Amino acid sequence: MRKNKITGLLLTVVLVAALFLTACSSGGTSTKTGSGNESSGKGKRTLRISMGVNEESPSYAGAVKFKEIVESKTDDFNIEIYHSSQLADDRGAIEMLQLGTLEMVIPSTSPVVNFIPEFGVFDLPFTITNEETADKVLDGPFGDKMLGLLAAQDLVGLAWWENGFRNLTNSKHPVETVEDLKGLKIRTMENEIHLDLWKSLGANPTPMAFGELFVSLQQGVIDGQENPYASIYQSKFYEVQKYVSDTNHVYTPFLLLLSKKVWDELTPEQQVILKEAGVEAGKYNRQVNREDNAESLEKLKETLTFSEISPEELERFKQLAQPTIEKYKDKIGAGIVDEYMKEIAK
Ligand code: TK8
Repeated sequence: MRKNKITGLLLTVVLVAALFLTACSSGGTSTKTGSGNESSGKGKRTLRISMGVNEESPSYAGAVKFKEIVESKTDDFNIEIYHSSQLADDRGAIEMLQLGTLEMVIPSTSPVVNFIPEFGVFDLPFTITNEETADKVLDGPFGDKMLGLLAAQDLVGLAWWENGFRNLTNSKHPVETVEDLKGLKIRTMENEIHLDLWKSLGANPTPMAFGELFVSLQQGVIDGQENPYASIYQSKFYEVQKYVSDTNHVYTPFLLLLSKKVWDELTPEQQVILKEAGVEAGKYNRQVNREDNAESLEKLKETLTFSEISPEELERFKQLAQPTIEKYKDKIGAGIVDEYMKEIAK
């Protein structure tokens, strides 16, 4: 009788201990810095990376690189990559990061403006016009300052990656002049600066998450969209579009974001590993993106009619876009807009 009781008690203790250990490993709150237990995966924290673009994208290639770098330096993380908005679209994913229900996302800066108005600098049309300027602005003190603003929204900006220079496609007719845009139903990102830009150019813009874009183009709900060539090609928009124009109206950075809730639970060593890997993978991402963009334009020309916007016509685009810049200066913050413009002019 007594012996049975003791055995029972012992069993309970063992069970509770086992449950406790299981909870520790699946809860992923361990601060272990790498030795032991790796093979069984115990104590590893899973970092899921969400992205809207697909496996063909430079973002996916960058995320694979990030995973490789991190996993070569520590056994503390298990990195999982989710493409094609499988987990969420940019905006929804950002909200999940704030809540701590998702660890990482690679969003365009444009939806971030809904959380931090200052990020609108990057949506000001015709400001960053070449890759050298993009690198200069993002990799210098201005870029660091912008990353610093994310903490107030429970986000940690690990690094700048690249979406790129956006160009217009549509299914109706070649777009070579401002007049060609009249009434064209164009999907924009969920960003009011973009909406206003296309309105001021005479188009009929409508905001939509990237994940809904292909079907909307296919069904003719909208006539056109704008994205970098690599993204247009890799997302197979050429199957549902007929014309492409080199509008190059704006440069969109991608951000590598981490939930601040997660970040705050990491050791300083782990934080350094993630930060450095993010920056390193970002360099790779930009390189792949630039190669893909050049190649993608050539491939797009095989199925789409390509139109160049003449320098004179581009001036008209810019003039019509100017009021949008003026309009948003105060909303974004006049100080930060000036800083951004100065950085570009340097
Ligand atoms: C991907 C988006 C996308 C962006 C857009 O999640 O929405 O058009 O250019 O690539 O960030």
